[in-house]
Amino acid sequence: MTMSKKIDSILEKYPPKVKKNRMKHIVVKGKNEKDEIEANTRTMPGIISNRGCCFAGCKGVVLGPLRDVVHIVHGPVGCSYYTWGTRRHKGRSKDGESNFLSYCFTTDMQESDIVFGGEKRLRKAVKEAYELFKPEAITISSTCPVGLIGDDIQAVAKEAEEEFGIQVMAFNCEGYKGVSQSAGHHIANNVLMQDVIGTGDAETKTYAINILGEYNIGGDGWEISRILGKIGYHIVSVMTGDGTYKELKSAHKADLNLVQCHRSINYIAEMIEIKYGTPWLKVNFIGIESTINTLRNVAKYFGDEVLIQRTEEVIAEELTSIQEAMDMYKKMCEGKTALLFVGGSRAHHYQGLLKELGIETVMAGYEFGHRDDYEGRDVIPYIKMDADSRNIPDLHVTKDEKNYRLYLSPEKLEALKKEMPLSRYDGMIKEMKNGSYVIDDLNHFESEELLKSLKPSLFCSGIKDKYVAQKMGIFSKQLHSYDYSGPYAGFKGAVIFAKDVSMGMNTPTWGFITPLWKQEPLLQGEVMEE
Ligand code: CFM
Ligand code: HCA
Repeated sequence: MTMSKKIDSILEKYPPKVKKNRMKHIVVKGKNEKDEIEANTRTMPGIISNRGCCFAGCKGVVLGPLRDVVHIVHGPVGCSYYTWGTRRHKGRSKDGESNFLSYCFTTDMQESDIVFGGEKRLRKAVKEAYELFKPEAITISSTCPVGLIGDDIQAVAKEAEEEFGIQVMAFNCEGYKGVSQSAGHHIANNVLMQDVIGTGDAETKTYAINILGEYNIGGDGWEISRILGKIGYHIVSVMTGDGTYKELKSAHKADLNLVQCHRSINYIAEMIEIKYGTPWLKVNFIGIESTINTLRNVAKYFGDEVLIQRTEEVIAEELTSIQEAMDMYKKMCEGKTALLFVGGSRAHHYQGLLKELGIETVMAGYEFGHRDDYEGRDVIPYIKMDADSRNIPDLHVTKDEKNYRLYLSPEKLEALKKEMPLSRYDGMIKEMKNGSYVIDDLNHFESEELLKSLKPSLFCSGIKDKYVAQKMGIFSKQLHSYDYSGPYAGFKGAVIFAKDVSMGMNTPTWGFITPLWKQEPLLQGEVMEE
C-alpha cells in the first residue's frame, strides 16, 4: 500500500472530529506550497499519545541533570521513582564536588496529605535533605496533586531559604499544565534565568562558550566537550548535562551560547541574549557533516585565524580516526529506511547521520515540537549584542511580563540576510526529501499501522513503542536513552551509533519473529462514529 493510501486508511478509522484534528498534524513534504503543520496543541482525549508531562519537562529534563543540586519531587512516590535514572543523563563529579544524581528524593505524598495538605511534609523533606546532604541548592518540583490541592511550594521554599541560607527554588510544574513536556521546559528556563544565571562571577578565558540544550544522554556532552576543548574553547557551563549549579551561575560570562536542543532551552538562549548581549548559535553535534559545519560556524563567529586553522586540524584528525569504521558500517546500512519519532529535536538532528550511513528517513515527527521546530525561524547569531548594538535602529528589544523577546523588523531582517551570513534555524521539514512524511504527536495506533505497512528497517523512538515494533520484527533504536549505549554525538559517537544500528538491523533474530497478527486470527474492531 502506498504511504498516502495508508494515511487515508488510518484517518478513515477515526470519528470525524478526530480525523479533522489529526489531518492538520500530517504533512507530505513539498505537496503544498507551504509546508505548514499544526503542532503544540492538545492531544485529543482517548488517543494514546507518546507525550510526557510538564513535570517531566521541568524536573526530568532541564533541572534533573544538575548534579550538585538536591531535586525534591513533591508528590506521590511513583512520579519520582519511575523517572529516576531512566533518561540516562550522566554525571561525574570532580574531586570534592557533590553528585546527587544517584539519589531519588520525594515527599512520598499520601492520601492524608491530599486531604489535609502536604506543606508540612514538604517542609520536613527539605530540612531532612539539607541536614543530610548540605547541598548548595535545592529544587522543589510539583506533581499534579500538589497543584490540585493548592500547597504553596513557593512559600515553603522561601522559608527554607531563610532558615538554611541556601537557594531553594520552587517550580510549579504540575504534570497537567500545558499540553506536553514543553511547558515544563519553559517553567524551568524562567526560574534558572531569574534566580541562578548571572549570580556568579567565575573567571573566564578566551573563547568562552556555554553549551545549551545538551543533557549528556549516554555521555554525548562529554564527547562534545572533548572536541571543543581540543580546539581550544573554554566551556563555562553545559545546560544542563553533567552540569552544576555553580557553573550555571556564571553562564552569563560566556562569549557565545551554542544551542543544541532548541526546543527545551531557546528561552534561556534568548533571555541571555537580551539581558547580557550574548549571541546564540543553533548547532548540531549529531552526524559528521553537522558536527563539522557546527565547528566551522563557531570558529567563524570568533573569526580568529588561529582558531579557524586549529578547527580544520581537529576535523581532519577526527575524520581520519573514524573513516574506515564508518565506511564499513555504511556498507551494512546502505539502502535501508527509517521512521523517526522523538521529542522535540532528535527526530531532526539524527536525519543527517542516518543519511551518512545511507539510511533514508521516510517519516519523522516530534512528540511536542512547536511549529518553529518543524518550519524553522530566523535567528541572528552573528550580531554581537553589546550595549551599542542594542541601539541599532530597527532592532527592537522588548520585554513582556514573562519573556524577553527579540524582534527584528522584516526590512532589517531582509537586509541582514543579504549582508551577513545570517543563520536561519531551518527546522525539520526543510531538510527532508520531497514526498517524505512529517507527523506531529504520532499516536500508538498510527505507529502500529505505519510500521505494519511500511516495514522500515529501523524505528527510532522511545520506550513506549520500542517493543511494539520489535514484536513485529522491526529493529527499534531508542533515540531518547540510546538503550544502554552512547555517546552518539560528535565523531566518535557517530561510529558507536553506526555500529549499534548496523548490528541491530542486521541481526538474524528478526527472521525468527512472526508478528502476532500472522500467528492467529485477531478480533477486528472498528472505531465508533460519534
Ligand atoms: Fe531536547 Fe532532549 Fe529532545 Fe527534549 Fe525529551 Fe530527551 Fe527527547 Mo526524551 S531536551 S527535545 S524533552 S533533545 S528527554 S534529551 S530524548 S524527548 S528529542
Ligand atoms: C520524558 C523523558 C523521555 C522519555 C523517553 C521515552 C526521556 O519525556 O519524560 O519515552 O522513551 O528521554 O527519557 O523523553
